[in-house]
Amino acid sequence: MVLNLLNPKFLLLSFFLIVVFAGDVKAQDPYQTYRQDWLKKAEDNKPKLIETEKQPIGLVRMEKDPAAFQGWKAVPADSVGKLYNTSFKTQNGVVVDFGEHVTGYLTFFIKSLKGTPDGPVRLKFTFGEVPAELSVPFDPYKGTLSRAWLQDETVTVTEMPAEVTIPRRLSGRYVKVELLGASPNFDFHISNMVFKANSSVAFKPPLLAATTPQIIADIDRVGLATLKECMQTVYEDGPKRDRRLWIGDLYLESLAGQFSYQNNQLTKRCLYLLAGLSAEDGILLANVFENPEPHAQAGSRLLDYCLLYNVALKEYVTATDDRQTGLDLWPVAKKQLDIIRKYAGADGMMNYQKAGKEWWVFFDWQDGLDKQDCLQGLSIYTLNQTYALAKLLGKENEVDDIQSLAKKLKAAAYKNLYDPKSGLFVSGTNKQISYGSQAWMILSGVASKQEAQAALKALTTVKDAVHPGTPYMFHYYIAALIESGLKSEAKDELQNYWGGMVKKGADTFWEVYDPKDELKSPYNFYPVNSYCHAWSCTPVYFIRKYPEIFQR
Ligand code: RAM
Repeated sequence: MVLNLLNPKFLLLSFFLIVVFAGDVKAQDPYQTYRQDWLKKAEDNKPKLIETEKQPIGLVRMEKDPAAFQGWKAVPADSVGKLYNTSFKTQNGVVVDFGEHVTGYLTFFIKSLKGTPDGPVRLKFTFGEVPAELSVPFDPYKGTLSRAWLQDETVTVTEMPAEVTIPRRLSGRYVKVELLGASPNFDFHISNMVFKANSSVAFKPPLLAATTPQIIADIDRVGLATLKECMQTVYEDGPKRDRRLWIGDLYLESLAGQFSYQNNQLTKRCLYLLAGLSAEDGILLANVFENPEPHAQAGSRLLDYCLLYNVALKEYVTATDDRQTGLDLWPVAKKQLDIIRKYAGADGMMNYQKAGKEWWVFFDWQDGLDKQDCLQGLSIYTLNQTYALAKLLGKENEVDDIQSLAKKLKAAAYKNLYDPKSGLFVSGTNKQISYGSQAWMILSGVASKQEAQAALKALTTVKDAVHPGTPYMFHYYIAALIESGLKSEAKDELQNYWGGMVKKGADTFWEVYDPKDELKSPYNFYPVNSYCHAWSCTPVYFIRKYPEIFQR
């Protein structure tokens, strides 16, 4: 049979199919009618950046020292006046120290000292959060993230005198300036370096109790600096890198913020932004950018972060009583539960292998971490937290299956993952013992208080236990210690881990910190790690939420 494409019956059928199909595609977006409103609310709650001018405090010299963090330390070398008042040709490679971590724009002044400028001057500025960034060669670059994250900028000045502002927003404490090219016929100097530093923090957090041990006060100070630097017009994960909003970072930043800068409005903005930019199947995307237009990183599907969104929303509604936001975003929280439903087996065990194939299941950057327990625990935790959110919003009837699902997952976890002999939770086919597993089994309530205490105490004696690779995972470990009532252990561990960074000279806390491997990098090149990283600021939350543990 020859199909007559112009046959009116055929045309009508095609038209009908197109309408139905198009309608169907649109109907797949469950938030179609809300997205614009969510994005508008995100925009309405965008904070204004506050600009502060920072001047350098001196010049330093980077010295090799095997005892220093990553083998490099900054040694005071001279006053800034030395740079400002002498020929730059004699200062090649000078390092300027701003005395603290700053995020913003660098301006300097350049002027002839002798002779007529008869050709351009080319300078290279390298910014560093830690001394090694200014000392280790970047090339040939072996990292797995863009080489361009590294903050070396070339500036060519064609006329002088001139005031020059480097257009890229930069982040760090130290600035190295090198001379790449100049005419032999004139001399010049650089002066008036100013960093226009930005943050959206406007609030001075309350002082800690006078009884607070010095090391805890120092940890709090560095944690506050970390959070302040990451609080731009969203909660950035790191102002040097990745400079964007990630759900997991947002969750921890919002907790720390609640107890310090009281920045609930920024939390609100971020929650709306993530909702407005979620995928068309209603599932959240793990990270979003603000510019040039708000957009998500396409395809960034990170399972644990979708679930943590619900927890962050519940925490926000609890802290603020802002039920309206809770109700607006409730459909998003409800939708994320489908992820758990999809992987929960009839036996109550999450199919972590299948989930791992279909998603980025993260939890930590530690190599070799088996994520079965973490996923099982976070799923239970999320179900319970989402139910608590439903209760706050009067929506329990919309999720009436989740309490029993949580119970089922919990019972199965206890049956399959708890080893009564050792008193520890084991994960995966190799029965791995890790900090992450114990933490999530405890936070989810799978372990009783007694079992939790025993597991956490036994854990420190297990030789090959998988340790946290980042302050992010360490957060959940501290939370588990507190949850199980091991208060002095929580204090000791926080003091040792974050205090370790303070003792190694941290101005802000690092994205990755393994006390036994300072060069650890998930990106195959440690200078590209972020050394002011949002998820590391949470001692601020612990110290201020539990003064009875940490402030005495
Ligand atoms: C890295 C960043 C970010 C984190 C993700 C999972 O790219 O460190 O903070 O949330 O990983």
